[in-house]
Amino acid sequence: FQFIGPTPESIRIMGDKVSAKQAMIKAGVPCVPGSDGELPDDPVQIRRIAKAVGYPVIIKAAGGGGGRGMRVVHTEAALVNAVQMTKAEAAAAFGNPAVYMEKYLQNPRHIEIQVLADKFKNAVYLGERDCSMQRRHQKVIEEAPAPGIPRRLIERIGERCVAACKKIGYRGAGTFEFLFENGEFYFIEMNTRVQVEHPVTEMISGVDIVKTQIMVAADEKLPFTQRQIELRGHAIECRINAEDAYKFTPSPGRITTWHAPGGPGVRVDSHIYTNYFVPPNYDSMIGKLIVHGDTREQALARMRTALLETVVEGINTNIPLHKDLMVDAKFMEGGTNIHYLEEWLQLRNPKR
Ligand code: MV4
Repeated sequence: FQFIGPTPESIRIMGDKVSAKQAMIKAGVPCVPGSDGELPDDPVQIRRIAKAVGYPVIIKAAGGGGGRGMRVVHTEAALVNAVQMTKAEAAAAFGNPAVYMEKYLQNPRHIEIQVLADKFKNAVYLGERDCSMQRRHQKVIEEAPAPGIPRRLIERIGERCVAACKKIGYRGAGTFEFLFENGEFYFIEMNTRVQVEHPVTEMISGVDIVKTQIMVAADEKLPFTQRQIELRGHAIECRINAEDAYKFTPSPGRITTWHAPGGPGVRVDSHIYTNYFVPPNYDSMIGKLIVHGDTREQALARMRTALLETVVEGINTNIPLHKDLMVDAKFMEGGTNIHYLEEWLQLRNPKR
């Protein structure tokens, strides 16, 4: 069995958020200001570091990720207890009590850079994705490019990511996750895998990310250089989940009708079919609807039509939520932050 993915060494470095961050600082990738590595146990030193960083701060588990093992701290009075609690939880959940501290960014966007690298130290970036539309650390909509971010900023950060790949000897597909606030990128973590949202990058770049990952894992050379990468148009992905659109309760069961949308610029990634049974004990995602257009407006229009064409009967899905978001004025404007969806849901239904 040939493992298709990054080297075990890359996975190990990036799996620990403290060592990932230190590797990125060394490679010249901008990071959120914070503790220099793991936090010490001494309360006096913890308070000194927080004072230097400035409140609010966030305490994060080195072994965490995806929103687990984090605590925001607004005052010195709450600090030391919060660090101790996060350490205890981290030890129990990840088998590693190490935590670190960062300045807490209050209203960032979640922007990530897709990279591909081979074992000959060739690496390219395929632009960015905006994954800010999320609820409880589950992404709901992703798009590329990120609305409103100047290309020169993307090129600058993309080149830093490529340099970092070369520096650490990274091989495979990878994603550098950033928070973006007030025109600045801050690295938070790296994903050493092909992600759910990779199709939006495939649609604007024409690159088959899965195929290329397999090629580089088989010791082949990357089949293109950075200069050959051209990004064109705009792509949007809606994750289709088997759940109530507004209550988010899972909706397993038999799909009695499935009709997929089609037409120019429409891609459906799914394993479902009429009479497919959505099992109750797994992730609720049953498919992804991805559209491409020359402009973001055309992509939005194609997504609206594709959502109207889609038929799923027998279970509930979040398609009604997507239909509402595709005509939401702020989403249509572009550039909403990581809190937008939860605030929007709160406004629609203040009781929950
Ligand atoms: C942060 C942050 C604000 N400031 N770090 C959440 C998951 C993990 N990958 C990192 N996360 C965050 N780190 C600092 N210094 C806010 C979050 C965050 C978040 C990040 C990306 C996407 C959704 C999020 C939802 C809540 C909090």
